[in-house]
Amino acid sequence: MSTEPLIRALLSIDRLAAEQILDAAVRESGLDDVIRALVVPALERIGDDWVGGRISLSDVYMSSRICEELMKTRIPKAMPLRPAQPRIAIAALQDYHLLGKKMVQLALASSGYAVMDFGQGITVDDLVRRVREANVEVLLVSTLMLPSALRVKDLRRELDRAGSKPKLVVGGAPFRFDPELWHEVGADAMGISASDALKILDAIMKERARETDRQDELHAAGADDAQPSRA
Ligand code: B12
Repeated sequence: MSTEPLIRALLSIDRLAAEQILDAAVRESGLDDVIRALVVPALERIGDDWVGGRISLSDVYMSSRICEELMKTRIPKAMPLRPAQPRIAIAALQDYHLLGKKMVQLALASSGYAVMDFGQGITVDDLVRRVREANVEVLLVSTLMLPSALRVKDLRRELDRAGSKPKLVVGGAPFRFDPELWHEVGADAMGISASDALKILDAIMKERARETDRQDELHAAGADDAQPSRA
């Protein structure tokens, strides 16, 4: 997928052209591929242009706003909630980049997951407090800046210290660029895209179901053992 036409449309704040390009791409390749192979790389190139001094931060901002609005209305609306799901929360840790987090939220809602939103720019201490208060079992963390990604290590340490053991799933640019980083900061899993978040949660749901079955079997075996012997 060529990113050039979309980049041109975004930088000229031509919302209509951007809409036409995105819709044509979605018809051809589906929404997941368009986010992964068109929207994310186009915004990355725009970020690089800003670093290179070729465009201003307000160009970056407007581009992401247009993408956000267009993508939001194209992701299917929330589905009926899945039964027996873990308590899930999402936050952008010490980071105000919102688009990735929103994409993940929308993808999960459209697949029947209920996700508590702990917001953006949240500090490690506040996040640990909220995780404990809400008894979160799966914590999704989005970070776009390297210093924020490195704070996940502090987050894991403080969660451990507080005796809180949610599954910690991370995502965002620093984790895409360094495939070992999630491991180094003590996360349990990392997702490249919003659809990865779905796959990871589906895997967690399967693991939970297996664990419940195992507990039931153990319980049944225990009950059998408790029967008086006929011998
Ligand atoms: C748009 C943008 C902005 C916008 C943000 C608007 C908003 N409300 O979100 C504005 C203009 C405000 C902004 C500000 C800044 N930005 Co900025 N920004 C970007 C840019 C160009 C695009 C980010 C984006 O929206 N991508 C599109 C989304 C959809 O992609 P995504 O977030 O990666 O998410 C996808 C996946 O990663 C994944 N995912 C994301 N989160 C999660 C979580 C989980 C659990 C899972 C499974 C998956 C997952 O799924 C998503 C969909 O597929 C990036 C460039 C880049 N390379 O990413 C720079 C970039 C992130 N920004 C950068 C910087 C430096 C800044 C500023 C500090 C600039 C300044 N001097 O003020 C500020 C800081 C703001 C802050 N305190 O947080 C740097 C960070 C450098 C670094 N290594 O730390 C970048 C990389 C630019 C660059 N090339 O240097 N920025």
